[in-house]
Amino acid sequence: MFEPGPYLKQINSPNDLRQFSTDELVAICDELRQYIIDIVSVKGGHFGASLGTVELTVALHYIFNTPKDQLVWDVGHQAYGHKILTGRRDVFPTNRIYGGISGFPKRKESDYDTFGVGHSSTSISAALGMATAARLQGDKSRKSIAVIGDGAITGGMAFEALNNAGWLQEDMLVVLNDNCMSIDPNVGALKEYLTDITTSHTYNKVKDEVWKLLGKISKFGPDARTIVQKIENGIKSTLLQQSNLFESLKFRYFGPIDGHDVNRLAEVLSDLKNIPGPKILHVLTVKGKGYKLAEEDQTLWHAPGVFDKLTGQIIKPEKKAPEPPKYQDVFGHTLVELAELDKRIVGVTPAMPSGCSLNIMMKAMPERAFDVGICEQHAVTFSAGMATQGLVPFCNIYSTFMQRAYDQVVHDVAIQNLHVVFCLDRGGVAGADGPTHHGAYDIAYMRCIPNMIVAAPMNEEELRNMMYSAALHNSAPYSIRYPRGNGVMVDWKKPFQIIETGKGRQVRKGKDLAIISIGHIGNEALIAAGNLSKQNIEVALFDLRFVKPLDESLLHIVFQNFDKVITVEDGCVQGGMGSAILEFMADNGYTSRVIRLGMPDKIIEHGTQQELWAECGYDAASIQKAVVSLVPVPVNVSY
Ligand SMILES: Cc1ncc(C[n+]2csc(CCOP(=O)(O)OP(=O)(O)O)c2C)c(N)n1
Repeated sequence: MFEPGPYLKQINSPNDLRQFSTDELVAICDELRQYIIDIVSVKGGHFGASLGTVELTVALHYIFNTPKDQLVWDVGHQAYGHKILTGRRDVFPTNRIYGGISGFPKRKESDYDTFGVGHSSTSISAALGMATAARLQGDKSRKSIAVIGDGAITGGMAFEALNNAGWLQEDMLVVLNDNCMSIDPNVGALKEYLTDITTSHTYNKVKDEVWKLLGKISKFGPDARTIVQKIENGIKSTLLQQSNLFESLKFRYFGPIDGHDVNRLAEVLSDLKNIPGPKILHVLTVKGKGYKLAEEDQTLWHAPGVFDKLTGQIIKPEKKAPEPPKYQDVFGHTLVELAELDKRIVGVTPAMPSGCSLNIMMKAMPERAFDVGICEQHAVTFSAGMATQGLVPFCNIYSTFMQRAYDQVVHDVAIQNLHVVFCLDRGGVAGADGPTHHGAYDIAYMRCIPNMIVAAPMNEEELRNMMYSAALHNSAPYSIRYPRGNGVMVDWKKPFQIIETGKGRQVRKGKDLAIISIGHIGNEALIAAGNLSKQNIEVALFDLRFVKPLDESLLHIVFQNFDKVITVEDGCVQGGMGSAILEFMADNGYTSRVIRLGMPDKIIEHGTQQELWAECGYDAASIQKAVVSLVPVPVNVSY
C-alpha cells in the first residue's frame, strides 16, 4: 500500500545510504519526505517536525558512523525519517499503533535508537554522558551527537547540560534545529537571541570567514587544531562587539546554516567531525517543510491526525450526535469564566497552550495567561511566587510532564501550603504517545504530599465545579486531574456549584458488590454496572472524587455494607486510590475482599485508550469480568 521511492527501497540501513554519492542525496530526501507524508496522512502521528528534519537526518546518517556513533534525538517526535532509514521502513505504517513501533526512539526497538525519549530537553545530558563514557573507555572514534530543537533547548535540563559540557570539554556535537517553533510559536528571550544571531550582520560577516577556513580543515588533517584556533580567534574578535551565549559556555559555535541544503549539511558535519571538544551547529529549518499547509499553520500540523494528502483536508471521524467538549477545552473556557469573576486568577502553561487549551485565556486576557516555555519546574515555582502575593494561579501541566516538577510541587508549594491550583491534563493512559506520555503516577505521587488536595472529576461538568471550588478554596494546593478526550455534554449556563473538599458521592445503588472509582474511568464502571444489572447482578458505584482527603464517612458506609469491593482507577495501581483504600481498611479493621484495578506495575506501551484500558484490565468488559469473579452470575441467566 505504501510504496517507497526507488532509492528508499534500497536503503535498509544507514550503511546502504552511505553507498550513494552526494549527488543523489537530494533525491533521497525527496523520497523520504514523500514516504513520511504518504504514511502519516493515513496513519496519523507527528508530522511537521519530521518533515523539517529530513535533510538533517539524511546528512547525519550519511556522515556519521551510526549506530556506533551515538545519535540522540531530543523529544523524538522529529525522528520518523531516522526510523525509516534505520531498518524500519516497512514497519513504519505500524507507527504508534497498538503492537506496532513506537512514535519515539526507543532503545529496545533498535540499536540506532541510542536513548529513549518523549519528554524534552534530555538529549544534551544523554549525549554528554555517552561522550564521557567513550573517553573513559578509550574509544576516541565514537562520536556523540545531540539533536535538539529551539523549543526543547529552552528547558532547564538543556541549560544544565550545556553548562556541564562546556566545563568537561568532552568531544560532542549539539545540533540546534531552529525552526522558531515549539508546538505553538516558541517563546522566551532565548528565541529572540537565536533570531539575533541569525540575522546579525557582524556574525554573518565572520561566518563567511569561518566557513572558508572550515572548508580547509579536512585537507589539513593534523593541522586542524590550528585552523580551529584561527576560527575561534576570528569569532572572538567579533565577540568584543557581540557575545555569543554558546561560546560563553565554552562551546564552539558554528552556523547558522540552511538545514534544508543536504549537501551543505553533509559537508559541514563532515568538517565538524574532526574538531575536538563541545561544538554546537545552529541549523535553520522550516517545520512542515515540503508540505505547504504544514508550513503555513505549523501548530495545527504538529500532529494533525489523518488527512487527505492531496487536498490537505483533515479527516475527522464521522459523528452522528454532537460531540461533548474535550476536557481540555472545558478547562480553557472555564478558566476564562472564573478569571472574569475573580481578578486574582492567572493561568500558566509550560509550552502547551494549544495542548491544554490555555490558549483560550491567552487570547481572552493575554496579560493574565502565561506560556513560560518548556520548563515545568519553573512553571510551578513561578506559580508559587505569584501565590505568595495573593494571586491564584491555575498551573496546567500534563500529568506526565509534572513528573519533572515534583520537587517544586513539594518544596515550593506544599511545604509553604500555597494556594496553587494544579490542573493535570492527560491523566491516565495517554494513548498513541505511549509510555513516556501516560499519566500513570500522579494520583500516587500527589497523594503522599501533605497539604495537597487530590481531586479528579468524573465528567466535564464536575471539572467545572471542581475548578470553581478550587479557586475558592483559598488555602492549600489543590490538584485536579482529568484525561485526554471527552465525556458528556456541558450545560454552560448552569451556575457553578461548590464541590465540598473530600466528599465523594454514590452514583448507582446496588446490593451485590461495591465499585469505588476515581475520575473519568468511573464511566467504564457505570457501563459495566448497567450490563451486569441485565444479568441480575446489582453493583453499587461510588465516585470518590477526592483521593485526598479521603471521604472516610463514605468509606465506612461502603465497608459496613459490602464484603466485596472493586476499586477502579486510570493510574498506577501501586500507591494509587486502591492503595489508599487498603490503608483505610487496615486502619479501621475492615476485611472485605478487595480487587484493585489500575495500571499494573509494568511499562504500558502505546495504543488507543480503549485498547490500553482493556490491556490493563479496567475497561467496562474487564470490570464486568472482575465483578463476576467475585459475584457469580445467578443461575438461569447466561453471561
Ligand atoms: C518535558 C516536556 N514538556 C512538554 C513536552 C511537549 N512537547 C513535545 S514537542 C514540544 C515542542 C518541541 O519544540 P522543538 O524542540 O522546537 O521541536 P519542533 O517540534 O519545533 O521540531 C513540546 C512542548 C514534552 N515532550 N516534554
